[in-house]
Amino acid sequence: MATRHHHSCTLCEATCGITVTVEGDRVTDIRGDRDDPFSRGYICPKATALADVHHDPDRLRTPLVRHGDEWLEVSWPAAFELVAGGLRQVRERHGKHALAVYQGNPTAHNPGLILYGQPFFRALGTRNLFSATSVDQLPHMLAALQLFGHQLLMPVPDLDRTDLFVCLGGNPAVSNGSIMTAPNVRARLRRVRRVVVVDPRRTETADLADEHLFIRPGTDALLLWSLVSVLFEEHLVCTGRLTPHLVGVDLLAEVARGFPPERTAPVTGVAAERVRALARELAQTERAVVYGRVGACTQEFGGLTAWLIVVVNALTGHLDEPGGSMFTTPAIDAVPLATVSGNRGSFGSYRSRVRGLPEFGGELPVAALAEEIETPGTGQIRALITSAGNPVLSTPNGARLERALDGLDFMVSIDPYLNETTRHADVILPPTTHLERAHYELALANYSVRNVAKYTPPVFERGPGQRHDWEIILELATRVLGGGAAARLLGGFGPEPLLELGLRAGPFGLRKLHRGLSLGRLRREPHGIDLGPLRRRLPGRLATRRKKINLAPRVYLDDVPRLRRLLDRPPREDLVLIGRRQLRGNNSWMHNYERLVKGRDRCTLLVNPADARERGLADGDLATVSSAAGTIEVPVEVTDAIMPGVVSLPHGWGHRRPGVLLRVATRHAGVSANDVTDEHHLDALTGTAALSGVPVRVASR
Ligand SMILES: Nc1nc2c(c(=O)[nH]1)N[C@H]1C(S)=C(S)[C@@H](COP(=O)(O)OP(=O)(O)OC[C@H]3O[C@@H](n4cnc5c(=O)[nH]c(N)nc54)[C@H](O)[C@@H]3O)O[C@H]1N2
Ligand SMILES: Nc1nc2c(c(=O)[nH]1)N[C@H]1C(S)=C(S)[C@@H](COP(=O)(O)OP(=O)(O)OC[C@H]3O[C@@H](n4cnc5c(=O)[nH]c(N)nc54)[C@H](O)[C@@H]3O)O[C@H]1N2
Ligand code: SF4
Ligand SMILES: [Mo]
Repeated sequence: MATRHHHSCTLCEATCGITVTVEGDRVTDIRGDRDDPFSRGYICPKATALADVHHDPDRLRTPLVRHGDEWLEVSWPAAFELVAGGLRQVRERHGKHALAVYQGNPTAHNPGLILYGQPFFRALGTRNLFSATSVDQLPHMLAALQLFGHQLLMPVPDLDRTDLFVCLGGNPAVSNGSIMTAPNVRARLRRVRRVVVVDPRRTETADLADEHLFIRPGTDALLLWSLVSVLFEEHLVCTGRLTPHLVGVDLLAEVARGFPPERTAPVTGVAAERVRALARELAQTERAVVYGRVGACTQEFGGLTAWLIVVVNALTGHLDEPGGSMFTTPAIDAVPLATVSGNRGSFGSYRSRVRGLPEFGGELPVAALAEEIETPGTGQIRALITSAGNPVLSTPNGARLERALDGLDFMVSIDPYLNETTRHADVILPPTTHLERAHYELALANYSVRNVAKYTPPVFERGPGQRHDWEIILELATRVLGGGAAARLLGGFGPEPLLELGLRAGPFGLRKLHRGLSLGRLRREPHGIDLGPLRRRLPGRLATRRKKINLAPRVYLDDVPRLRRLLDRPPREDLVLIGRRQLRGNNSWMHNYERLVKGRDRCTLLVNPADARERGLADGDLATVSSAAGTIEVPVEVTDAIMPGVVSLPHGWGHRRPGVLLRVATRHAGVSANDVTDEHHLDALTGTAALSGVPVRVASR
């Protein structure tokens, strides 16, 4: 007999509602939940692959322990014993900083990992915490900390009510939106009166847009300064309601004078007249917003770029205004919860041992991970925990990291796959996956274009031989920190009681509002609840002293001279590499499902026709791509959708490594872009990897 279950797709940030049909122990159908008030039946091709994740014969269901080149299945108690012993031994011999942790992207989609993993890893007391943040949104978080006083206070575009959406370094038509939770973002974008995309590639989003401007990678901060300079020069600055709360506006005016559009255009490639027109348009459109995402962050000036995006929104009167850049009102509000647990955010409170890269939010930039493992001395990393991450494919110079991993004394991976990273572990602890656990959108509801709340129970109850991520963490904490400490830190009852507390303490928890939002209420409304459009939240939501926003913090002003030098940098002879995401993929880990990888090879290098001609390359040819970090070979796709001087390669491929158990993915292996990205190519301010704008040489093979 078939049963139907309402759930959420937890693969990307869009959080689409799904309806899953199950017969016996098989998923027979997954479709969009038309009664989900937020996603209204929309799904992308990845949602149906949740069935493949669930049934994948390659997915691990029992802990694995390495014996030389062999893997043995062992019981959970035996695996835990080994892991606790391995971690404790390294800590006793070499001190707490000898333990390192890398947390990957699926953490954000997994309430159990957020609520249990974060506190446990922090309680280990090591400085060597790493995560995907430093190859992703770190610059946005730093801007939130500097300007609004809390690293989680990132504003989101009020997409459904804006009339002008300027998109810098994001491709929501494919990524389905990021730090902008918006199911069916394509339909939402189509309803916006005017969309302008600024991107070195004419992307799928650009195809939906009214205007596309090519920009040289890594030069967005120059463009943004020029917008600011025009705003001041033409007296277009209008800070509106927030004026009494803003500090530093005069300083901005002064610095901006050094960046008129005529001066930056030759470097950015965006014509001065277009910049002037865009500044006027932003100032004169009542509901407008500038939005930036990964391409704006993971580049040489990511820190300045993320800051200046907020500055432009503030100076044009679009911060905290409908249709502009707004703050959410999430049912479980992460901001006070993180503040209570002492995690408002921090920057530069210590530095990495080898290269002196700055700490952010209690973590170090992952670009430093390999050298911290390889370099002897006090504080050298000897043991590593990876949790929901695949840094060998997702961090710069993954090939070097891969070699470094073999030098560890001990490594454990909490991951459902034996993949490019986990194959280096001594023990792999496989958690349940997406359909086997309950879900509440703890992280991403904080960045949603409407306020929504939804709780879904698991589609499948986990088997007796399986463990949820949070159960794995709880057991590790008990064995490594001791039972008392683990119980105080984590409690032993799983995410639900914590969700209930969060809902009750949250802005809708009071009985008079939405009849008192509780877990019980959410259980009775399995499609989710709409809590309305974004509302003005400032100054109340500010976590800064005296509720002021300093628009010109010193950390950023001190980085401006570095940007100024970019104006005089001689033009490169090399090409520069940027990345791209693909609809039927999810970073490194969804290439093992036939329905997502079938068809032509997608791991190709996009080359502009002029650059191809110069190098004697034709469509379909194999090219070598070399950088300071390494060399790869990849088929070429010649297209004028990429600007001259730039080439594009998707990341997350490169599965043909010995010993991985990904039978489908290894047949569609591709190459890893991060075998040529460079761990020394960074945003010097924040330590965020500059995965975009990497100088490369491309030649016909
Ligand atoms: N060149 C280049 N590199 C990039 C990027 C780029 O644009 N270009 N983008 C960067 C960005 S934005 C990100 S976020 C990172 C992502 O980097 P990572 O987070 O390191 O990589 P993912 O590919 O997301 O790997 C997810 C891992 O988690 C496992 N997993 C999946 N679900 C679960 C779960 O529920 N529990 C547990 N325990 N494990 C699970 C998968 O098997 C996989 O091993 O990559 C970054 N790297
Ligand atoms: N289908 C799919 N969806 C995903 C993911 C996935 O792997 N697949 N990953 C998820 C994750 S972890 C994240 S973080 C989000 C990311 O979400 P997005 O940021 O929307 O995704 P990207 O496609 O990486 O978009 C980055 C864009 O920046 C451009 N770019 C590169 N360098 C520069 C530059 O210097 N300046 C400017 N202006 N543009 C530049 C690139 O050409 C690209 O179009 O997507 C999420 N959603
Ligand atoms: S856009 Fe696709 S992958 Fe993202 S939540 Fe929706 S269905 Fe899942
Ligand atoms: Mo990401």
